[in-house]
Amino acid sequence: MLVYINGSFYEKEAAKISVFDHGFLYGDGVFEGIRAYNGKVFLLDEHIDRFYASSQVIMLDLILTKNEIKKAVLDTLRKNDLKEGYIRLVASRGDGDLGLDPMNCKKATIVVIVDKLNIYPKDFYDKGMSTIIASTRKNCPDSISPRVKSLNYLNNIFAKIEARQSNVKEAIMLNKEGYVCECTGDNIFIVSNGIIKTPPTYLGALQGCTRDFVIGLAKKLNLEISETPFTQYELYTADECFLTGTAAEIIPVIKVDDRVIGNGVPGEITKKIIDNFKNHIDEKGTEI
Ligand code: PXG
Repeated sequence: MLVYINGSFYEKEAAKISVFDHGFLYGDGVFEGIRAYNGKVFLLDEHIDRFYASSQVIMLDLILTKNEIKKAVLDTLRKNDLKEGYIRLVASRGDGDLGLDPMNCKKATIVVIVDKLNIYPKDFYDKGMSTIIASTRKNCPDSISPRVKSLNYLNNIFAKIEARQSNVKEAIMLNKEGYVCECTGDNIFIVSNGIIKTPPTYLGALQGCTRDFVIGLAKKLNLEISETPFTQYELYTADECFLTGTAAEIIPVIKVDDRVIGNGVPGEITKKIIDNFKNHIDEKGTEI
């Protein structure tokens, strides 16, 4: 496996960055998780746009243009002869001294790793999965906005630990005011009285590429969908619930905190979206 670091390729064992990199010292950096299907990278422009937006917010100069980053991603897939899989694009502040000041870091470190995908068990897709609401709340958007896909994932990692402690794979997170935001690595949707709802990103959720794709897909299918705040109560009493993410795609949720959602099986609208998702992936693919 070859890893891209700042324009060169290294074998996995030799792919190393400095301990003085502020990505390591402070979690100072941003990343993207992207996916390739059947020789095409899904939603590549959308991921690169978000990568740039995250960098803009943390004032990280990526040095490379969007097209150059795109080429780095595609070149890494080509070098590894991969037609399917997961792509991790990372930019950190780069080497500096032990102080916090990012201005002492001369140049960003850009890394592209490609690998096989780590997905949920197939049973979850067929029968639905159980989740919990974590007690860890989302970061406050006016400190670090959860819209920034930063290398600081401790907030989500705490919630992931809670999920593991409850023997489930994913946890739902609320913001400080108690509104449902998203999960540790997936966005959330509910269906109530035939209307699909997902939280607006300003509440404290990543603007997921899969989320936006699903919103577009629902509109194409003439389903009613809106970005609307909702609470734990509306989640517990929803008719259907599903999660979206690059790795997960679309996964039905049938239980939250031991409350059965709807009929306890993947809902009709959820199934309609899942059935149509695969058919539309190819339209948003960039040839490797
Ligand atoms: N919310 C958060 C907090 C995420 O990290 C998503 C939603 C879904 O967004 P996309 O663009 O993928 O539809 C993510 C992204 C993992 C893993 O190993 C998952 C993500 C990121 C990093 C690791 O499960 N999901």
